Amino acid sequence: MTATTHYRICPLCEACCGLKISVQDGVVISIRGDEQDVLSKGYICPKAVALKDLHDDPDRLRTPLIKRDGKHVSATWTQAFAEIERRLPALQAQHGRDAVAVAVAVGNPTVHKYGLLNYFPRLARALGTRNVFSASSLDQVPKQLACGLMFGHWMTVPLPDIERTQWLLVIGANPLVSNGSMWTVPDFKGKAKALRARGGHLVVLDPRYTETAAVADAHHFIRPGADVFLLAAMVNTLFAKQWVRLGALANWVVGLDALQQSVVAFTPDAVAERCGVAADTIMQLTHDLAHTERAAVYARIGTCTQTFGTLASWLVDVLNVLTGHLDAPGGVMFAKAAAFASNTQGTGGRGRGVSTGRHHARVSGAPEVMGELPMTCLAEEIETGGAGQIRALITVATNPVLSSPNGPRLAAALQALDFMVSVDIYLNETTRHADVILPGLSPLQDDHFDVSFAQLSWRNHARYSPPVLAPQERPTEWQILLKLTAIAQGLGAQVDVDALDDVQFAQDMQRQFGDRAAAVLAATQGLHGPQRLLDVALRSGPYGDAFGQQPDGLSLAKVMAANSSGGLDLGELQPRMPELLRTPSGKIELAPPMLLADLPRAWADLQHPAPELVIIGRRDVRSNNSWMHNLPTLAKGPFRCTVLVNPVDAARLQLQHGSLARISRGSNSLDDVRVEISAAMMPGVISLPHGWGHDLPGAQLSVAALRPGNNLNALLDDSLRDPLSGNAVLNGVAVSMTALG
Ligand SMILES: Nc1nc2c(c(=O)[nH]1)N[C@H]1C(S)=C(S)[C@@H](COP(=O)(O)OP(=O)(O)OC[C@H]3O[C@@H](n4cnc5c(=O)[nH]c(N)nc54)[C@H](O)[C@@H]3O)O[C@H]1N2
Ligand SMILES: Nc1nc2c(c(=O)[nH]1)N[C@H]1C(S)=C(S)[C@@H](COP(=O)(O)OP(=O)(O)OC[C@H]3O[C@@H](n4cnc5c(=O)[nH]c(N)nc54)[C@H](O)[C@@H]3O)O[C@H]1N2
Ligand code: SF4
Ligand SMILES: [Mo]
Repeated sequence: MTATTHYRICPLCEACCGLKISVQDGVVISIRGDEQDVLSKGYICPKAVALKDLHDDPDRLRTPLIKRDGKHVSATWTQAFAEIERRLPALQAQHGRDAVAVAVAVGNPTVHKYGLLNYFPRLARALGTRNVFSASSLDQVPKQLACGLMFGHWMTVPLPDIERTQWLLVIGANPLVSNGSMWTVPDFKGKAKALRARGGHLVVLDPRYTETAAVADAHHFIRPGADVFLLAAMVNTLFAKQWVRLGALANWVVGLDALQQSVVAFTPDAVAERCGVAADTIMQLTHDLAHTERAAVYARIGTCTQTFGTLASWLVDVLNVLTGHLDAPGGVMFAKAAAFASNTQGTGGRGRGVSTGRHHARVSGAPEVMGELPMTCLAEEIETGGAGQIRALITVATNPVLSSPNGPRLAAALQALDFMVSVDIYLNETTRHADVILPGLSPLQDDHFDVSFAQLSWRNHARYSPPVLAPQERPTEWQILLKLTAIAQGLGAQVDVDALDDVQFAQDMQRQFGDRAAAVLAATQGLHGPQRLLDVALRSGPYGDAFGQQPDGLSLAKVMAANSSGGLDLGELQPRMPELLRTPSGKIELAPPMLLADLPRAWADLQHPAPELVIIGRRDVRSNNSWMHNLPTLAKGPFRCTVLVNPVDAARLQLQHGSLARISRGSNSLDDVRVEISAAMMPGVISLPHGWGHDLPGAQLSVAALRPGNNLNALLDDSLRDPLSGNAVLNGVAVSMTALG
């Protein structure tokens, strides 16, 4: 048979690159970048090619597994759902209507799968549980909380206008390797090169001289966790030097005076030593930001996964606002997504804003944020007896035993559960604890639309991918979640999920469209599942055809038709003030009380010296969090789970390049960590990647197990959080290190 060409968005990271995939006789023969793709223009990274390995991986689960006498055995779908029906409702009944006894935890791949993203909330609602945990609290909640408080919605996140900016400051992010986060920006390297070629400047602040720093005009080390001090000093400097220039935003901000007061003490001189950044450098950075016509500040994981994550994230966008760069071409701007974006719905210019703490974690008292509790609370909520104890857990695409601090404690807690179900494609460090594992399809057998990343993209677009390979005769992930929902609702495992979906869809449309619901149902006939939700979202979205009222507008059919021609380009980012705002004041809130109230904690912390040695993470282009180490194309090559140590620290600690060391924190320690001496590290800072440690019994990851590496999160502390967002502290944690043998 001749080869066929298929166009598919890569689901592996936030860059969402367009792929061109050749298939012959049902076998993938090549995966390349799609030059026509309106967003990524042909760019890809090595992980995309590994989609073939993922599809072919013999360890990837194709049938459900049920644990019998401590061992996982293959089961049919009927057996798997029957087992769940036998055990889950009984637990719900035993522990009362409150149903907190059943918790759900959801991980990173969910955000790349619109079936999971659209149907997971139904499951959580059906369970009625407040115990919802996700990888967001190991990641970006601080940024979402800061943006929510300032602009009124969790997904209203400013994005550098990379093609028009002349000066970009990148703090605690390494887009050259990560390919961008909370900023969908494929080929950052090419865009950075173009920025410099037109005379612009790229500046990086990072405790490591990163791959991104290597393509920048300037790099400054900064002590981990000290970003809040440096950013506050930059804000202070803008006021002190009278460099504040609101530009077009002048009528759309509130809280300027309170903001100015709040940072008075944070002068460059007061913070320089603790940041490891000279006061002159802080002044110069502030000057350049304020005096460059088109300039932007962008910060990510390094500034989020620390105890002052929300404050740091807030101050980043305060800087963008005060220098007139927010919502301005060449500064930071906002996407306008074609579907599912809350900041395109309702009446523009005013809203309810965001709030936190509607309920609290039972043991630690940590507040709910975005309806979730911190992942770092999960173990103690399982371990601690009494009313409200978690007895059962459903995980969806998450591997917290490796990805969340104090993984070994969590593993022990999972083992003690009465019942655990995992919707996951591997038997890995986390799912080995599950009583039932339900595997979804390979990404190549599933269709795709980016719900979240279109809201975070450097350019507006609408792209949809049909399945590349014929789906198998087994449930898709949205059907799996809907079946679990039905079981949780007491409808039984026999329920026809497609019929249930029709009923729920009709109810949703009635709520959303009232009188017009019947017309919407008629217009979407023949569609079902997430596809049908997507059609509604596109047609009722800001570019939509309004079900025929705007004949030139978008529908799923139109977006589908553009699949083989690179998708639909919806143009460069446009100013959106004030229509975008959803704050109660209808303004940009520069001084949210919750944030001002947290600044004294930062000031108090500034009075303490930095620890002698701290650890940070690191990402590698051939790795993706914890779950792609089993793919041969990515696993080959040099061993990547090494600890980077500055030569000065290595000499002091008597560490040799290539030798083994122990890294300790309290009673936790990692043994036999391979040392790599590197001048790229700031003195006093070591770096070890996360997501490794594939030597745990009961997992089925034959390639990963050959070079398991060490689990950074076995060292980290699950009691360390940003108190506002509940985000875990994953960087800048104090450790000690000794040479072994
Ligand atoms: N120390 C430290 N820890 C970190 C970080 C750090 O920088 N340092 N980073 C954090 C960040 S940013 C994140 S997002 C989290 C990620 O944390 P998690 O989301 O918990 O972890 P992942 O490693 O992404 O694991 C993904 C899981 O989904 C499964 N999976 C993969 N594809 C699919 C699919 O298509 N369907 C289903 N159902 N399952 C699938 C995999 O088998 C795996 O079990 O890790 C965090 N942990
Ligand atoms: N290849 C690859 N790509 C990925 C992933 C992956 O695992 N591998 N994971 C994906 C996920 S889930 C996410 S969330 C994104 C993350 O995307 P990025 O935010 O770009 O993530 P990192 O590469 O971890 O970059 C964080 C940087 O912060 C620095 N840093 C650490 N602590 C501090 C600090 O206290 N202050 C400052 N200023 N810097 C600090 C680190 O040295 C590092 O260079 O990447 C995504 N893309
Ligand atoms: S950068 Fe991300 S989206 Fe693009 S090909 Fe690589 S893994 Fe896929
Ligand atoms: Mo992440």
